[in-house]
Amino acid sequence: RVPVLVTRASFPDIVDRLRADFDVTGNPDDTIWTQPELIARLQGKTGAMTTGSERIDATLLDACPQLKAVCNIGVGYNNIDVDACTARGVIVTNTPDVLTDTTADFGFALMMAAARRISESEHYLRGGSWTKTGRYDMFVGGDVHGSTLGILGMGRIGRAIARRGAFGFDMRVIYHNRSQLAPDLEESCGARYVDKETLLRESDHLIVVVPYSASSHHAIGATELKQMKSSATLTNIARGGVVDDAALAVALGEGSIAAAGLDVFEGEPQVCPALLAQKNVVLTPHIGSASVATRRAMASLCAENLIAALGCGPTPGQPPTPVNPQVLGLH
Ligand code: 8YV
Repeated sequence: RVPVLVTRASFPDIVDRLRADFDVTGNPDDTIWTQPELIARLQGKTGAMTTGSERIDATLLDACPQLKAVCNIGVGYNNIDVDACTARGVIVTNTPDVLTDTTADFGFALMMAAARRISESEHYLRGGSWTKTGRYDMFVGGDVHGSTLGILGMGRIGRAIARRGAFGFDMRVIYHNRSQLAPDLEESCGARYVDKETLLRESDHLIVVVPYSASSHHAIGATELKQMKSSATLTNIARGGVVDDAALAVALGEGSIAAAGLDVFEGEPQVCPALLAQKNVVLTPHIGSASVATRRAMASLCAENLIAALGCGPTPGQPPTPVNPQVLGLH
């Protein structure tokens, strides 16, 4: 039987579905493996079901020459060197679409929490300060409804956030992206294309949803933060590294923006200590897609990809959501 590795704990029934076709090695304790541990466990395996936290690079691929498929639970796959996989004939798949609305909901929630100072005020209440120092005008924040929502990156999740802002909260929605959307798509999400400077200057609430790549590294850094309104919020649900976390901590401390909401971090699960020291930032541990239904749909789609990529199931050789379809048919 074909040996596969499931790198993190997953839904038991979905792992059982894999067991019908494969010899599955799992990680029931959900241990975060070091890179050498990951490589040791992948050696001899034909397929892998990964999450965003494993690094699949050329060194690993060379140490695991039997590997034919890397199926990632997640729409982003910057943890995987896709070119190195393609060069070795390794199929890479991801899980688009099934997480779009859940992640957009979360981005919106984080933005609202930052704007309305929800975390900060909860800490105050839990710390017992309300009874001692409560004032009528404490924790006044910025309005969300009727304000200008800026979106950097206008893929599926960006468009879902835009719809929430334009049609649910009466927001003026502007966006910047590598390319402008077709007019009908712009209209369907109520958003208008602007250059990056305008986006930074005019947004009351800026949400970053651009995939991580060398060209999006520190797309929001010290210079960009200075261009934003001092009343603005910044929310990052994309990837750590798209925002310069150290520069953001400085901007939050100096009040050059009002607040931030972050679900992803450079070097996560480590978080920049200067950020942890700021009160006006809502911090969550990369849970944007974490609703039960969506995490199940992601794991299920990932399993379908792995089954098909390794020549089993109803569509052998045709995984539903390949990242490098040029590799299909090579095995
Ligand atoms: C996942 C994500 O939780 O889809 C993505 O790109 O960042 C998250 O939805 C992450 O990939 C871990 O599987």
